[in-house]
Order: sequence, then C-alpha cells, then structure tokens
Amino acid sequence: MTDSTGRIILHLDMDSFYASVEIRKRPDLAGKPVIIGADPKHGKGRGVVATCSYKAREFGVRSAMPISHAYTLCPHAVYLPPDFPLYVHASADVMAILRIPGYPFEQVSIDEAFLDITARGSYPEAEKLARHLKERIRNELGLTCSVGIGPSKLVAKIASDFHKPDGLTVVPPETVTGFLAPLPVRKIPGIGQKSESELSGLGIRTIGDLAAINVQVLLARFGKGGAGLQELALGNDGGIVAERDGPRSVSRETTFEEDTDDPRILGAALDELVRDVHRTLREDGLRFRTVTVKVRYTGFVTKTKARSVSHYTDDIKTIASTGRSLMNELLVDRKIRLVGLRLSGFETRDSRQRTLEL
Ligand code: DCP
Ligand code: MG
Repeated sequence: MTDSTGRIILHLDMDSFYASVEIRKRPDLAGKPVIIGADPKHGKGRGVVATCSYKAREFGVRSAMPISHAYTLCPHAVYLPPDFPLYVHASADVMAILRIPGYPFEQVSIDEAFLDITARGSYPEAEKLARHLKERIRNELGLTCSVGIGPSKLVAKIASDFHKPDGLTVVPPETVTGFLAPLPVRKIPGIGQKSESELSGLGIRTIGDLAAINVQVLLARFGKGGAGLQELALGNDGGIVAERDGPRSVSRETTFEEDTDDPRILGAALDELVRDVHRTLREDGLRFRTVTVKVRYTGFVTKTKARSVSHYTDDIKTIASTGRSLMNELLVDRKIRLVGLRLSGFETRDSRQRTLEL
C-alpha cells in the first residue's frame, strides 16, 4: 500500500461550471435560475439537465434530472443548450492556473483537479495557497470554485464538496475522523445508491458508523472489499496524485424524441454515436481498448455493458461491431429512451512504452 503519511492534498472543483461560464458571457443572467441541458420544449422536452446555477438549485433542479421535470420545478428559468467548446476552453484556463511547477497535478474531469502540495510544509501554508488560487480564478477568469485540503485525495475531495459554492474547507490529519464521522456514507466517492442501501441494511448510515463497525461484519457482507470500505471511512485511499495521459474516456449519448424499439432507429442512432466518438478519438490521437454501451429504458431504468478488445485500436469498425453486439445484448422487451456510447481504457504513455519494449 502507498505510504500516505504526511501528505497534503488539495482538490478544486468549479462551481456550477457550465452555468457559470454561460453567466460570465451574459452578466444579465447573474443571480437568475439558469439551466444548461436539453431543450425543455415547454415541459415536453426529452433530454436531461447537464447542470444549473445555484439559484436554480433552490427550486430543486439538479444535474442528470429529466429536463421535463426541471421545467415543472422552474418553468421561468433561462434554458440554454450546452456549448462544449466554450467549456473546454474555460477548463483549460483553470487548469493552466493549477499547474504549478513542483506540485504533482491531476485533472480528474472538465472542472476538477488534485494537487499534491505536501511541499508547502504545513496546513496554514496550504490554506494560503488555496486562497491565492481561488483569487486568481476569480480575478483572472471571473469564476468561482470550491477547494478542499486534507491528508488524502479522498478527504480533499469530500472537503471541497463540503461548502459549495465558493468554499474552502481545510481538514488537517487530526481532524479527519471528526470531520468524516457525521457525513452520510454516500459522500464517499464510489458508494452509490446500491452500496448505500446494503450498508443501511447493516445499520450503517454515516461514515462514522462505517469506521466503527467490526470489520468482520463488512468482510462477511462484501468479501475482501469490506476491509477497503472501512479504510475509506477512515479517510485512507492510498491514491497518489499523478498526471493522467489525456482524457479517461470519450462518450456521447442521444435521447430519442419518442421512446423506441425500432431496430432501424436504434441502429442509426448508434452509428451516429460511433462516428462522433471516432472523430474525437482521431482528433485527440487516442487508441482505446474498452467499448461501453448504455441504454436507458422507458421509466428511466439504465443499464450498461462493456467489452474490451485484445489490442489498443482506433478502428471505427471495431467500435461499430462491438457497440452493435453490446446493444443487442441490452435489447429487452421494452422501449428505449436513450442510447450512449463510451470508449475508455486509452493507451497511456506507459503502455506505449511497454509496447515499444516488447
Ligand atoms: N455535468 C454533466 N452531467 C452531469 C454532471 C455534470 O453534463 N450529470 C457537467 C456539467 C457541470 C460539469 O460537468 O457543470 C461539472 O460537474 P460537477 O459535478 O462539478 O457540477 P457543477 O460544476 O455544475 O456544480 P457543482 O458546483 O456542484 O460542482
Ligand atoms: Mg463542479
């Protein structure tokens, strides 16, 4: 296991990222409910919410909610379609501020990154750096973010989410247990609805409950993974901050105007997604090994299936045939609302090196 003693990790996550970038472009929208996502079509729209401003969240609107539901909660909001190139550009500006020579850096998504700032020497010094970064992002980019600092990536990430928006939460090692204990287990990244309800069945609701339970109970319920779960509850994830070699996945999805089980419509939609992800793959010079297909059925139940091929490739025929066979496996006696396609398992600099050495 990685020795994580004495590390100081910073996690930064932009506030309502897509919405904030749109509001920066149109200051008249400041303070208003702004929802980025599919066209709501006066409540008949079919897609989902990508994100929304904090004002819109006061009405209960959330990421990934059907846009039609958002419309019933907040019909008077300003609805905007996503402008991905604009967000990618803004993201690059943020990451440029965060790449500081001497501090290991890891971007995890379009709007979040870790920095290993152990070299700052102390938590007060780490906090000063966090304030400085927040100020630069505000002054130079006109955007706000939330920052968490702690002795592991896990604690830093939970801390950045603790006071949003525009938050700064510092959790020195001696306060980790007390900080985590009252939080629901769901706050641990990777614990989803399913694990949450399984844990709840064991009487475990908070991270403190999970930390305190006899590990044998967890081992009996979850097998070997049980001990790992308890380590997470203690704030230990063993992960290091390391630059990633490009994106971790490329994905696209499409929501149908009407739920369908017509194989021609489904096939055509998949073909378009194949062309789309393949274009991005080529533009970014990536080669993948894993194809994942996601299908959302009428009623919002969502299933995914993934398959890895034996060699790294950027071949469109491989994407198409693997995608087709995965989709066929997902066809049941039920209409489909959405189809998604994701490529992942990209070749890294390391794996390329290994290939050359063979
Ligand atoms: N996003 C998306 N669909 C989702 C979740 C997120 O398209 N289901 C996009 C839009 C978000 C961006 O990714 O702006 C970053 O995701 P976050 O989870 O960090 O959400 P926000 O930055 O929007 O809000 P928060 O202030 O809660 O971080
Ligand atoms: Mg964010």
